Amino acid sequence: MKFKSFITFTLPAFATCCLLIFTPSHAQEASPPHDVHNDDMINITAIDYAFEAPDEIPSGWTAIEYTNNGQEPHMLLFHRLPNDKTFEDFTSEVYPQVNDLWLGVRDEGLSLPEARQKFELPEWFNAAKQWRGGGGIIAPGFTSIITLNLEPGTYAMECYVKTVDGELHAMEGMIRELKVTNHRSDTKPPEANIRITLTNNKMSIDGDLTPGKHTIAVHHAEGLMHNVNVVRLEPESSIHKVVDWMDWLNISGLWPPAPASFHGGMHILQQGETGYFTVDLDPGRYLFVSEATGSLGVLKEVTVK
Ligand SMILES: [Cu+2]
Repeated sequence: MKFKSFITFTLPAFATCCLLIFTPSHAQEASPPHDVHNDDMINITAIDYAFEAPDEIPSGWTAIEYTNNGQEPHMLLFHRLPNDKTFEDFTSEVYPQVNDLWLGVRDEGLSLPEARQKFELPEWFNAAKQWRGGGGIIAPGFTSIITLNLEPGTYAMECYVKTVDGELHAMEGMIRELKVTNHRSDTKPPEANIRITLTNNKMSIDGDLTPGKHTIAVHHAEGLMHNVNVVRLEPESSIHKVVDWMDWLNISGLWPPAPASFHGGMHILQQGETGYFTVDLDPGRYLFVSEATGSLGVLKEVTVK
């Protein structure tokens, strides 16, 4: 299914990240551990270019097995839409503006300041608390378990990585409606052994990143639009190039080839919220980096010994 008339957009997240301040929501405490491999596990699979996913899921804490079965890196971002808006409103009123902005950069040579100045989203979208987490960028063949606390409502999920031809994946079909019902899941948040705290100029990581599997809690503690992506660095990898590549408004941003391998993460949460993801680390050098705010210092280089 293609939505040729619109575009994706988290981008707006980046374009407006310095302007938006979220209202803090109540902090969420981690509850007793649980086996995430249970009957309540939701499966969302990314392919080139679509999400294979249920049409509706229960509300409350939800564990999602997020797998990339495609040939290109993908991400998974959840937007919760205002109660009086539909998925069609999102694809007809928000996406076209995002795509136009990107095409302005790609085809008309707009500079970043020009693009951002030109970029306007509908008032209703800017006013909503729309970003509700999801999975970071993940390479083909990788899986991560994402655990989020989702309130009932209509959601859009999307990926705005670009194709080799420079089209946003969402425009090629990676945008999909998801209903979160009033029925509450019995799932509890997992017990994390690593905790990441995101503030406007820093990423703090508490815990021992040893080789093997980890469950990582990500807490969004301060205003801007932070997320976490786990990037495996090779000896020749440049941190500067990785951070640059993650800015979708850069002409080469999120446009393959990627400068390093992405192993998942946690997409943009609301301030005050916590989400969880799993990652399996081999010995080596990694960069934990926020897409829109990595350039402000929200990143951390880690060596797994
Ligand atoms: Cu994608």
